[in-house]
Amino acid sequence: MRTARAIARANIALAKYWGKSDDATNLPAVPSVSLTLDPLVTETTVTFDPGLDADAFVLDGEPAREGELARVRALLDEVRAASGLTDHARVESANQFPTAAGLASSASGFAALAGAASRAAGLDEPLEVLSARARRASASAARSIWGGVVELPAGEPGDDALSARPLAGPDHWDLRVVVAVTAAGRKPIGSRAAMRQSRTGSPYYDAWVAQSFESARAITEALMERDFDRLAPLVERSFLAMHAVAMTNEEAVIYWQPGSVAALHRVRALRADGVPVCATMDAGPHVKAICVADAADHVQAALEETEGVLRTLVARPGPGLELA
Ligand code: 2P0
Repeated sequence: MRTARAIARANIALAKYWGKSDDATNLPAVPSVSLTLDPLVTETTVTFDPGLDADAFVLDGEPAREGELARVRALLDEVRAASGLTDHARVESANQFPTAAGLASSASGFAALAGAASRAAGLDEPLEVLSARARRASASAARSIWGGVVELPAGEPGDDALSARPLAGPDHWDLRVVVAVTAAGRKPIGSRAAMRQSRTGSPYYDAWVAQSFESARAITEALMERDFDRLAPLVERSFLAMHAVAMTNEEAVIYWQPGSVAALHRVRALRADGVPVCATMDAGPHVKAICVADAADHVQAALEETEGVLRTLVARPGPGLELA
């Protein structure tokens, strides 16, 4: 038996990924820029075992659903092809944060899986290779391979090796992300299906893609210069544009709940009062308020008392993939 363990963290995109240039190879149509977040950790152990007659995937102590297992199997198949190993594997993954926290566990999960599977198979692959493999499983996972500020460029069909790249370490800027949880339960539609509907159904999809390059460039520049006043409206515009294309496809994917809108207005009111804070949202109802560290207590208290906010948690920039 060959076994290895890896730890990876969730990330929050400031410049959003939404839409693919190729479904089969999971290539993003737009560049995205993220912060890798502590303490939102997933720990994954992979064991290649000649005694198994099929791959098995246990997530938080429960056998995973077939759709999740299929994505895990596809990644394991890549690792078997790269290593020459033919054994099936047992994958055990645990999120050390509530999956209902509003921060996708697929990014940390597939990043940790990419690391653990490679190491368990005896491969010694560079992080770029692990990032590209994580990206083929779930594009946002490519970014969780690195800590701090990370960019995943857009890809064109054929860019099979497209990977994310680190722009600055976790210590670059002492930011905080205050997550305002605004609804319980599963979201109505997953991001993969919703972004496909956006591409085929929203009249604004091409405009979204066209503006994304300048948006990601400006967000990167503001991050590198630690210029919060410049960053804040750019971050809000990126997620609002993403949600605009989601809302305007034929199915009208509306992730927002009353608490989301209340939290967004609260964040903007705080900023109008001089607090360095801005908001972003992913494919779900929760609002993530990004602020400088000094403002985190104030922002958290304000969101805690906002109607429709069920609870909050605070995250900070963290490191990338850790192999054990
Ligand atoms: C992001 N999201 O940049 C964006 C913002 C959701 C909203 O990346 O289809 O799970 O597996 O490549 O990575 C969520 O999409 O999608 C995501 P797939 P993924 O964080």
